[in-house]
Amino acid sequence: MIELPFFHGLPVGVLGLGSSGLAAARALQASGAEVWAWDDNEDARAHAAERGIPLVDLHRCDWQEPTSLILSPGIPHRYPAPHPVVELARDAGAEIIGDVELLGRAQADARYIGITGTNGKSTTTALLGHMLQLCNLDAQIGGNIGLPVMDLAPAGNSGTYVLEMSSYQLELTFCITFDIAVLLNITPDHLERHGGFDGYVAAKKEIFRRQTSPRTAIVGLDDETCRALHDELAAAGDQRVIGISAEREVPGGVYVIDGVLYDELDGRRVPAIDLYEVGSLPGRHNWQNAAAAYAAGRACQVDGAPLAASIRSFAGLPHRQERVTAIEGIAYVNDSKATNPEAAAKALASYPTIYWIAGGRPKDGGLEPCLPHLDKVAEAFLIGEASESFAAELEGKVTLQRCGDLATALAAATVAARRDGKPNPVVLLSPAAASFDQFASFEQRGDTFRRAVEAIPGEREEELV
Ligand code: UMA
Repeated sequence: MIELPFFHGLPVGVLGLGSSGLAAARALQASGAEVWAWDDNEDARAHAAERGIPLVDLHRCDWQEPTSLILSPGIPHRYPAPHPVVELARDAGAEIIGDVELLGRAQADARYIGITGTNGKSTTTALLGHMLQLCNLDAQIGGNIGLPVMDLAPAGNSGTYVLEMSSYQLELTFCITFDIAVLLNITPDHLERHGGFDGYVAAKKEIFRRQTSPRTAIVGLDDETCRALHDELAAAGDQRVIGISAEREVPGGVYVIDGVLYDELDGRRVPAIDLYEVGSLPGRHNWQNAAAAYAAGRACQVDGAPLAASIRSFAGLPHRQERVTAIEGIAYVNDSKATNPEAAAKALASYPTIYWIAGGRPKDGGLEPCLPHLDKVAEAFLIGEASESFAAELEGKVTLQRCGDLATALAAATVAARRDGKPNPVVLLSPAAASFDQFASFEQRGDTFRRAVEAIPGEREEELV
């Protein structure tokens, strides 16, 4: 837990008692602050009260007293409209900050690596944390990846925080100048919270705020918006700027061509690792994540060889193209986190022969992004509320079965893959839909898939080693 001595004896508002707000309230309380915690949801309040967090209705309190409001990232403070408590606090002159700002103030001497982007930031954060730890650096990961930063350990002046930063968190963080700032990619997302695309890009750009050399900006070059930002930073010349790509050569940068990661940071092109040999990082989008993590590791002054070696043992993140096992030569991949067709399309692009389990509660817009990859789908197995709408889009394009639930779909996909005997078959759960029709969360859906795979009889890859 992080100590916050500068709030000792002072009243501090905490709005939102989800994972990050609860951790902030606990850290403030342990540091002797007078915590005024609130959540608009009654169950969240009850949950906090059971853990001894003092509740104060922040809609009705005297805002002349607290000087700070610690706001959970999911609560709007600007767009589409500021939360009423934010308006009260702001009108009374209180600062509105997030938990990462608290970390920055409490651990001012640590090294900070920030990772943002629309997609891939959790994988890049986890991968980089893993690489630095294996290379004997004192590194901790946290932030949007699901580990509230107030629960991290103090880093002092010898430790490194590798933080996944959402656009929401960047807008509530002011004191940190990232030693290494990574921007992977930008496509439209969360636009209602940022007043449109320009606001979203502006929030992401905050990751480079105040950076001067030798601080480093690492920028993905595979989308137009990030390419323009890269050129803008390079032209301004304030910090060191490293371009990364999974599509093209980048003079002086880090890039992946046909799966091989090249390091050109010292001016000559050095092949570092063949990512086809890393089962936990399939697909071009993961090549970009690997290039970013490798470049950040090099910016920490670690040599290329140990960094490359550490990539090999990365296990991947649960529910994101997570390879569960292979049975009788058929790989089983849990991509339950793919709750929309854009995410499922990335998984479909990653394997040659796919027995695709899809469905759940559909989102607006249909399966459009998945359609260009259907040539890789040997057969589709549809589940949940999306079965009919997905069937209507897929019929005539791929062979499909309506299976109802996940267990039936998994059994049918296994039978089909064994029957066909095609090379390198993958049974892929990548639903392209939310889980809530049949499960409490995407995590529960993925855990159910994993357990069901574990029960399939047959010779497993671990038995073959
Ligand atoms: N709440 C109110 N009033 C409101 C709205 C919400 O009181 O008007 C309360 C809710 O009842 C709830 C709490 O605020 O109890 C939720 O706060 P939160 O949404 O900020 O959630 P946390 O549990 O604190 O999780 C946050 C991040 N959530 C968001 O940014 C939405 C988590 O990222 C992050 O892992 C966690 O902090 C730890 O740092 C999740 C996320 O969805 C994964 N992020 C978005 C994304 O990746 O796209 C940005």
